[in-house]
Amino acid sequence: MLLTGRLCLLRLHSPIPCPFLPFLYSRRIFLHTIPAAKSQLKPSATETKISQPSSSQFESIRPSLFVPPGLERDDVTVDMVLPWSNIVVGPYAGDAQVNQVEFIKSSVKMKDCPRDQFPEFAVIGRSNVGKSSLINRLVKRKEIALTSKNPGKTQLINHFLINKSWYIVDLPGYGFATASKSARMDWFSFTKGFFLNRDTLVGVLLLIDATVPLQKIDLDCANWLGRNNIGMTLVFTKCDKIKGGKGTRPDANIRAFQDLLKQFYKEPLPWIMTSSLTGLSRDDLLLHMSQLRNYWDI
Ligand SMILES: Nc1nc2c(ncn2[C@@H]2O[C@H](COP(=O)(O)OP(=O)(O)OP(=O)(O)O)[C@@H](O)[C@H]2O)c(=O)[nH]1
Ligand SMILES: [Mg+2]
Repeated sequence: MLLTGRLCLLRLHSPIPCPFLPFLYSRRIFLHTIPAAKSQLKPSATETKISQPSSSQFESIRPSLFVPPGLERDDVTVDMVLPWSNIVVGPYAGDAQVNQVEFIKSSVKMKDCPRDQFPEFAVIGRSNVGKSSLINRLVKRKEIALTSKNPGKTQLINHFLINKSWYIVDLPGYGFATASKSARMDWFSFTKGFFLNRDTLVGVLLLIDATVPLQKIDLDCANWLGRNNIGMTLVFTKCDKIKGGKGTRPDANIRAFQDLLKQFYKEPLPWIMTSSLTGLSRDDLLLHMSQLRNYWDI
């Protein structure tokens, strides 16, 4: 049963060309602008009203939405879409609270990882993208996962047990510029093994720094996961940072990434904008994870 659920879910992400309409960006990003750090981040009731698309506009958004299991795309209404994302909330969403978190262990190799069959989400991305910070924010603990300004802080596979029933896994970052070539190769051989053999993996949160221009290594990673039918959610980090004047803005980066990925996927990948500094999308990301987890658990 578990496996059937998982395979169906993963099939949603199979990499086949598809049309993609990024209209949702217009609604969520261009009308609201990227939020400033420590400001009120969720759109206010007035803003939501202003930005509510007309029914014809919503029809053009519809094809770019991530529709979870248990829902038909035609049945989605605008209020089912999570803010700052293309994610629709479906019937499997629920149980999104984090009541308890426990660091279980650090493992050097996959064979040392916990074997208790709880569903798990792997958090991956380039060094310094904010993986450990996001985990701390999700579980509302300041330093349960160790963070650092210097890339390469997380070196092991760290399992955090949530509510005694599912795991978040903090993995070492890739693309650490000053790491030796052999260390970088090791990262790939190690993680490939983890993703292909870990049968409790519900999905991957692929973190992408929204404040730096598109990185080939992130695209390569997304495509590798897609080719191997591993379900992923694109989590754009550091969306509190506005680069005024020159420099790349988060919205432009997110659009560029989506534009490139859309050629490879039959169905739109779920994406969400976050900030661990301000808590943007914390609850919504947990809700999304709950629907993936609950479906996997059928
Ligand atoms: N402004 C801002 N800074 C962030 C955010 N998330 C993380 N950072 C900062 O980015 C740096 C790296 O964060 P980490 O969470 O350690 O990154 P990581 O991906 O776990 O890094 P490695 O373990 O080295 O792979 C730290 O200085 C964080 O404070 C965010 O949402 N906004
Ligand atoms: Mg880390």
